[in-house]
Amino acid sequence: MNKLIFTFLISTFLISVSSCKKEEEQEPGPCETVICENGGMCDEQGTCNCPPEFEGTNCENLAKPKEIKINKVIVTDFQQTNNSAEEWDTDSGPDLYLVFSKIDNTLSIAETETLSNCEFGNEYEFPVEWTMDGADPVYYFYLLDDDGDIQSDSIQIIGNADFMGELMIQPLDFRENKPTTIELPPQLNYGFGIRLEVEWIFE
Ligand SMILES: [Ca+2]
Ligand SMILES: [Ca+2]
Repeated sequence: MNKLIFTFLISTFLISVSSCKKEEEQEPGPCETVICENGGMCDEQGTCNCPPEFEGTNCENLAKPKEIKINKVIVTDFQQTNNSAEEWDTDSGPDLYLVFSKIDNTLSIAETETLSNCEFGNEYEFPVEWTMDGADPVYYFYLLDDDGDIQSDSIQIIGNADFMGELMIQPLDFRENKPTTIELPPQLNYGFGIRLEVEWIFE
């Protein structure tokens, strides 16, 4: 009888020792060794949930925006004459409008209203509702002088308009700082400059 009790006590002791030992060896929490960068939060699976602007295992990479909305384009600079040193219009300033395009000038995706008889040296504002898709690497802007039905001056490239230059933008170049104003100076000798007012949309 005593032997039985003794065995019982011993095994109880061993069980409690082994369960105590088990407690000490318990795995650390799933987030103990996980570092989420850039404001990411570790969840109970040990996975980083990243803010929409970041991606990657530890939120270490910049994410592509869903889209970049352009609300306004300001023409900050344009050429006074064409490459042959001729005025855009013979008797008045150029009648400016912008074309916004995803690929080369074969596809126009949007254009602005025309501002008549613009003066060299001034800035001109065009309110727009244009969107650049975060998945598309390149967009183009073209500046034109609307000649209506008049086809007497300069080179006619798009309809009845003088082609005043082009600008390219790679929107993802700006994704680190996500500026709400993007300045694009003239990229060619024969070109124009613009300032964009934009919104970055991530979700
Ligand atoms: Ca003209
Ligand atoms: Ca004019």
